[in-house]
Amino acid sequence: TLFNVAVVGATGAVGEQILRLLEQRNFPIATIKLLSSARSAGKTIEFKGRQLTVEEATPESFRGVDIALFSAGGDVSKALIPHAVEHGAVCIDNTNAYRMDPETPLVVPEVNMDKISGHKGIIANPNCSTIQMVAALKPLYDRYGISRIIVSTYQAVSGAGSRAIDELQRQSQEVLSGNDVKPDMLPVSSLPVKHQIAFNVIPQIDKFQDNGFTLEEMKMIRETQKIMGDDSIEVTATCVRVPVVYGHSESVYVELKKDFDVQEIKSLLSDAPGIVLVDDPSTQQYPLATDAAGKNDVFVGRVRRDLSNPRALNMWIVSDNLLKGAAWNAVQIAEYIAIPQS
Ligand code: 11C
Repeated sequence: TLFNVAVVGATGAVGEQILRLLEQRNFPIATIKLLSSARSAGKTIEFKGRQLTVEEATPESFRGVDIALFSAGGDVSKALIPHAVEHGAVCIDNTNAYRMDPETPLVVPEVNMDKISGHKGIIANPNCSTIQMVAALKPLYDRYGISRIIVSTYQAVSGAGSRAIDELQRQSQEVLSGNDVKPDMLPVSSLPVKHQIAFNVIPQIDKFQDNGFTLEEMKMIRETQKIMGDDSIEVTATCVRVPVVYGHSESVYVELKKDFDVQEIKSLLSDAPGIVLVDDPSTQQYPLATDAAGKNDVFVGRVRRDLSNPRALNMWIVSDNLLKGAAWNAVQIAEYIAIPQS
């Protein structure tokens, strides 16, 4: 069977990767529609050797569409997904709009693929920093149970979109040439105060909530519990932006419910789908954002028993935030819908 596919946000950092993966995976496409805001409509994008024109996304764009992949921001998803569902499209949403909706499955295929079949027209793709963490922790959860997670992230600027990549490059040049740095969009483009990201570290991703955590931190907490299907897992997170272009890194402390052997943990991780263990202190091998960039896998290293709690582990988890953290996870879900037995 071939599918009529729509990609909403086709000109964005994630949309671009979705198109590349659909090409690379030879996704069974009958027709493909590239959609965007009015601002980007009219641009052309090459897909499988053909130049396609990007059209403005409207409620009527979804007539006849079977699978729609959304990554144009939460407001666009909220406005258009109900129409797409009405027209019979299955929507895979990369934004925060429907993630915590009890009717909507929140899916990382390596963790809870079985939830896809229960969808009512929408399947939510989790936040990038959550996806790579739960993918790496799932094999440990299944074998030992998890009581608590403490995570600190080191997140790439591409998580905030292509404008943030430009901002890091521009600011880096400004600093190196001794000019004044004029921060323009980070940490949050819609807030009045901006901070320098070049040669700096910003402990804020997304807006602050009333409890003192940022929205990014709250996403990691809530989404982890929903994806794992276990609200008893205690999670705390500190999310930080670093001057890296592609690839989020995470320092994770995880308390397990049973005694474990570190070698057994390493072999569980090596055998897990989508996980690559890179862990050899004797040769200084550990995951690096620069190595993870452009790859679909989640890389894990620095695996070691905690010294203060023998039932806890420390580890370092790195993945390309635009791929497993967004486009690849969404395309994996789309493949499952297209070829459910896979
Ligand atoms: C970042 N994690 O790195 C964010 C980007 O909810 O899908 C993804 C936001 C989301 O800025």
